[in-house]
Amino acid sequence: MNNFKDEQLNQFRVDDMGKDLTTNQGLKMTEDEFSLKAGERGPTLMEDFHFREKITHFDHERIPERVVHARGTGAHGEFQLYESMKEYTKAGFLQNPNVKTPIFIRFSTVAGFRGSADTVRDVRGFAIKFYTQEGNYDLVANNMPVFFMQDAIKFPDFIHAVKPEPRTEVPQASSAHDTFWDYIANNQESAHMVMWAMSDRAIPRSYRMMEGFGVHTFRFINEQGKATFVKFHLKPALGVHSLVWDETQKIAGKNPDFNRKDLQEAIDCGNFPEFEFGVQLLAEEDEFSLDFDILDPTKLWPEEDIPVKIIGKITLNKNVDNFFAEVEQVAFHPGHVVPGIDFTNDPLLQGRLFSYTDTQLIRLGGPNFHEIPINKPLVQFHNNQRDGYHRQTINTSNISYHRNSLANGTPKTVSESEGGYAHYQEKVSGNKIRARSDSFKDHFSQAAMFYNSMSEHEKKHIMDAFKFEVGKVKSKEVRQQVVDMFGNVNTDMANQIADSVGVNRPEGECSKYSKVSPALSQANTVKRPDTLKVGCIICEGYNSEEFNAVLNALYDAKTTPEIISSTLSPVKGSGGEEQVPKYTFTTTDPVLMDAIYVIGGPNLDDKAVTEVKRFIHETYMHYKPILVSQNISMLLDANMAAQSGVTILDGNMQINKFINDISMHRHWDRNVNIIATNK
Ligand code: HDE
Repeated sequence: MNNFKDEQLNQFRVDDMGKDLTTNQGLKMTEDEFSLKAGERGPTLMEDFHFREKITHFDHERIPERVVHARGTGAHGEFQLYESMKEYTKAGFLQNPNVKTPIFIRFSTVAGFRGSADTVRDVRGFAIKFYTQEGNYDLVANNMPVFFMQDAIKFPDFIHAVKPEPRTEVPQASSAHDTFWDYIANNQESAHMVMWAMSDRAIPRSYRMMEGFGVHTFRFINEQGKATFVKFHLKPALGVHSLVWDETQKIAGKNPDFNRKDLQEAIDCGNFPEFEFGVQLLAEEDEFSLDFDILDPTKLWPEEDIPVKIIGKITLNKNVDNFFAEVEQVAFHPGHVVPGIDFTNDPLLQGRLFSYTDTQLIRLGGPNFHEIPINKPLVQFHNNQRDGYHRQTINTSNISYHRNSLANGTPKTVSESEGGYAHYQEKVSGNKIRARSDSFKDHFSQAAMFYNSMSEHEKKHIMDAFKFEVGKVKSKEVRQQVVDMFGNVNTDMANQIADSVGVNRPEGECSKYSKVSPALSQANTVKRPDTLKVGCIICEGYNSEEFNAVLNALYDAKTTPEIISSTLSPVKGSGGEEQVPKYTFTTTDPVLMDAIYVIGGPNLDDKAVTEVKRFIHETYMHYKPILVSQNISMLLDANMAAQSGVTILDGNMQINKFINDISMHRHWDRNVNIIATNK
């Protein structure tokens, strides 16, 4: 099936390969290495237009990075609807399951600068542009279902607090500092979101393994004008998986582009990332039926109470051709809607509806950013807006105003039945007032529900994250305020944090909240071995029969085996065939693998033994599966073999076990303390 966006972009793609070098005016040049000088050792001449053009263009190459979500990556794909949503919405792209809608997606971190590391603890942006036949629809989502505040007017304050501190501009891409936690303790509506940010959700293994959430309550409107409240969800086909904290910090140095590369490589290999697209629906008459306000963006709708109806699928199937042209220049906006999708009065959403166009004006340098190829809708646009920086269209009509008779009143507006957008006529009344509704005043019940719903290892990770982050706060007063605040969520958790960060335990017991929502635990999501990276460590003379059996099983299970050895030279097996390593012990690292298989070989020298032990040790400490050949099982530390996810290979049964262990990804019940005691 044609991807119409791809066809449109094709008109703008330029391949310079094999071409003559010209100036921007198309003039072929004889020389591009030496500026025009008065004598071989003389000064450069003003007349050198080629030099001036080249340097001037270079001087102006940078545009401002996004004020938030600066670090990210993107890909093209398509949306496939499973069943018509006609009953709830008239949105064209949600009517016919036979129509595929081209999309562009951008994943991002929030706080870090454009060159910061991928694997930092942070929220991830999950912004999708649907190029529909009714114009662009943007779902500008995150990988967490709630947000830090209830009113957009606080966004600049929050972002100032989380970004590097103004005096020193440190720390980069980290919330582990005084101003962030000072903001949190003084703005307690953030409690629920902070629980998510301290959880494993904030350190995803892959953009392909994250859930996406539209956060706000939106409105679907059907052909009859009936509204239904809706929350948007994306669920990854591979389940939700995270890194462990120690890994994230090491990866930030070993491969700061970890998540970016992961996405690009998966798409290049044809392992197209997939996300199911779901909606939670709530009838308008049930607006007040929940025990929280549906306009409050610090609240989620528990899936056990309002199930997520899966209505379609997103597949990412093409990498960008040019990062700047596509990923940097893409401009999202929650206000890019189509008929059938409307807003609610969520004060966070209302504020966002202003911010996104405003930010593009400075970032992309003027009001014509909708004409940049990646932002251009598939349908033509016609109105009386004119001129401005970088205008591309040549509007030939002499008429650029409404109402007119010279152009028969065109471009003309159309009725709703002809596809015109009409805002939902919600009845609104009230006094003008700067205030927060009483229905927004509960800040802790869902924060507690989130914690209550975690598995034991997830709870431990949350506590460890708090201990790290709050432990980095220099102000003891702020540390105490944070501990007191989170005493409202869970007493045991707050006590442990208090003990670790050297402040008093909070007063009183918090046992008010018992609600649990199992869907919040990523431990309950899909587990599959597909695409997980298995480092296969080989050495000259390895056992070919065993190696081939394991490799075939790994391929059958759709994992991604990657061969590691001392050098990049081909390595010969016992059967005479050769394997060419992809990495050496120094060009990759155990933190970059999801599992390891160590076959070794008879010629494993001392240096290789040291490296293999390092790979085993790190992989073990990060709870990842390990398979070792029987003949080198002595490289395992004592008692390690008895631990979960560790296998010594002496037959096919063990290969199957290893594959299952890879599906589990992490083996949390492993005793990681045994290494320390045995060394
Ligand atoms: Fe954004 N946000 N945001 N945000 N946001 C931006 O727009 C803003 C919020 C989100 O990949 C900016 O083009 C305000 C919630 C994503 O290009 C800016 C508020 C959610 C991205 C902006 C919020 C998001 C942005 C910066 C109210 C999840 C990256 C650059 C508190 C539902 C889009 C840009 C991309 C980007 C403002 C809160 C998601 C400044 C005022 C809630 C995924 O306009």
